[in-house]
Amino acid sequence: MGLLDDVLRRRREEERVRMEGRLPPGQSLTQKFPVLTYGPTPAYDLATWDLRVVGEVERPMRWNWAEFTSLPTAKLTTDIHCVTRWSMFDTQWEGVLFRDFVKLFGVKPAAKHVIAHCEAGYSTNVPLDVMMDDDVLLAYKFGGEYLEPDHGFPLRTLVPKRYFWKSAKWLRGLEFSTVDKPGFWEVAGYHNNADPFKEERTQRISYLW
Ligand SMILES: Nc1nc2c(c(=O)[nH]1)N[C@H]1C(S)=C(S)[C@@H](COP(=O)(O)O)O[C@H]1N2
Ligand SMILES: [Mo]
Repeated sequence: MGLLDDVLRRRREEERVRMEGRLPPGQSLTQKFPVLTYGPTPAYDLATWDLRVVGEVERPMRWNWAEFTSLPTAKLTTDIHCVTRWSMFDTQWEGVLFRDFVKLFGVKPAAKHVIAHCEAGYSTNVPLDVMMDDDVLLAYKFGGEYLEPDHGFPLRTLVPKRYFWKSAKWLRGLEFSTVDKPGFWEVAGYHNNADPFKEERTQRISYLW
């Protein structure tokens, strides 16, 4: 039969994976990949695109598109969790493994935070030790294809262990910092740490004063 059966089947499936510890509290499963962007999708031009690393690094560096896409890549399959309560399982990504990427320029010991800077002023902050996990990518392929523009082409970060707003689309710069710098949504009251399994969605903003 119809709709009700589907709804009940999905409920049971969600309950089963929640029991397995895979679906974080307050999340529902989605099959299709939603687009969540503040503002319009920025235009891109691969001829002028670059990625820069700045701050507490041994050698500040810059890559153009040809240089960046000639770096060795890794593929991984992971679950993602958006604070708007959808989770998607088994998403497939390809990109440069962050922990390998940093070897190209060297991170100074004083660096404790990584701030991703994007087209149009979006930013987000993640502790360096979280970025160094073996599941963090600078990703440009999804499901075997180049990212759709809406999903962050040319390049985005992928930080699966945090709510998905910490995975920065249209990445242009990575700042390594001794001090934390809350980003676009963090300043607006979203949780600085954003662990889906602890349901760290929002918090009182205390770092401003
Ligand atoms: N530059 C930029 N990155 C961003 C956003 C954004 O608005 N701008 N939205 C964030 C939010 S809130 C989410 S949930 C994910 C959504 O990624 P998707 O549109 O590929 O699903 O991107 C994150 N990265
Ligand atoms: Mo989001």
